[in-house]
Amino acid sequence: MRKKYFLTVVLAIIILQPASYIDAQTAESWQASPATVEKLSKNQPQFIYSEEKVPSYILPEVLLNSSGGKITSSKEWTDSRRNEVLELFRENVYGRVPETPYTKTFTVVSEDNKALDGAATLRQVDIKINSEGRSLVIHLTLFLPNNKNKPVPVFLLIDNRGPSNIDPTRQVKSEFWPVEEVIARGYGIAVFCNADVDPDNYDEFKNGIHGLLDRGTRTPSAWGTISAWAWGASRCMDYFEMDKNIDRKKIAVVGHSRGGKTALWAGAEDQRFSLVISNESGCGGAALARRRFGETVARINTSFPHWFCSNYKKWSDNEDAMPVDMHMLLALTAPRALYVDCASEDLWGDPRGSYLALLNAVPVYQLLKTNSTIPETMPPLNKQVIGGKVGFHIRDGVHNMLLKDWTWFMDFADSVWK
Ligand code: GTR
Repeated sequence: MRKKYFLTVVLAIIILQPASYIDAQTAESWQASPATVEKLSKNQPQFIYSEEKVPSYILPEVLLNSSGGKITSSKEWTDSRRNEVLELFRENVYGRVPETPYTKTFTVVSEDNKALDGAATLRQVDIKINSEGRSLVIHLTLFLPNNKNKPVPVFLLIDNRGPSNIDPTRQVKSEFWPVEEVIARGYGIAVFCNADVDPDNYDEFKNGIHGLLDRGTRTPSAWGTISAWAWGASRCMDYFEMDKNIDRKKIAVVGHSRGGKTALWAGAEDQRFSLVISNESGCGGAALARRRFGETVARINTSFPHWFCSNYKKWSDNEDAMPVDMHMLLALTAPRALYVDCASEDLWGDPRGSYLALLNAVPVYQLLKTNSTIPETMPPLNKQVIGGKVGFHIRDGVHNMLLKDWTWFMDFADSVWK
């Protein structure tokens, strides 16, 4: 009897030891590698790459309304404060969509129910937008898993990299849009090219959907290109709502970098998206602007003058005066699911500032009784955090969207959609 007890204890020690060792290793919160910080600071001394250089700042209160009153109930958030915050982002950051009337048609231009060796159905849909005799087409490509006897959830990627990464024939495969793996997990996956909606260059808003729907002189809060792309994601959502094979209550909008900024804004403007995924969206996306870490408002306004509304230029080198910061953008997704991720070497996109924005959006999730919470400190590298309706990871490596990231997105979707 005593011998058996002794053996059990010894066995328990052997089993427990490696586990606690692993815990001690992984418990370390992520820190930027000093070598990366040094290299980037040397290459671009005009930008902030180390925590010591981050200025002190005060974030605007997401749960105080414009007259200074505290928001204490989910009703007050949903009925008034949410709209105030949304309007602040329209007016100061992304711009407003014009009310110009238009019509739209959906045409299934091809269908292959034996795609991926029979594992999926490939459907290609032209979404045609018409206004006053002129038109524009958004080409939507959609794969749905076969052998499902009920409508399936879908991940919609806002593609900002062009056709080479999103080949519908699957001759060329890319981790950026991992169709085979998403289908294997039982989800649908769709994509449209942002350039179909609005080409990614500054031409004073003559081309793309701006050229089609803008009337008269543009105002300082007229929609920029990110807002146009987000609008395009909503037109894909319009199609999903009509496709009987799709579960319209479970649509995720996903984007990388400029596409990640767009995904966040699409989720803010269109509450039909039940999951919003921002991959390394950085400045003008998930990263807190007031930290001025890596890419700044001034820099993004110079390099990409067409992305935001022209009022956004007021906040170049003037972040503290901006009536919002990006935790408020993230809060606009609440109570729906929100996932933010970063890459360890992508300091230009400020991983810590993105985590802090998420952390500061959590009070809204809590007010809305979603039982969501995340730790105050960042998780270790390559370790996913899921706290109810919010999730986060920081992956090792450079600015990109990889299968590793998608695997965590799907794990999060499994958790929030089950
Ligand atoms: C970077 C830019 C970022 C980001 C990215 C991308 O150069 O500074 O804001 O959007 O490009 O879209 O790849």
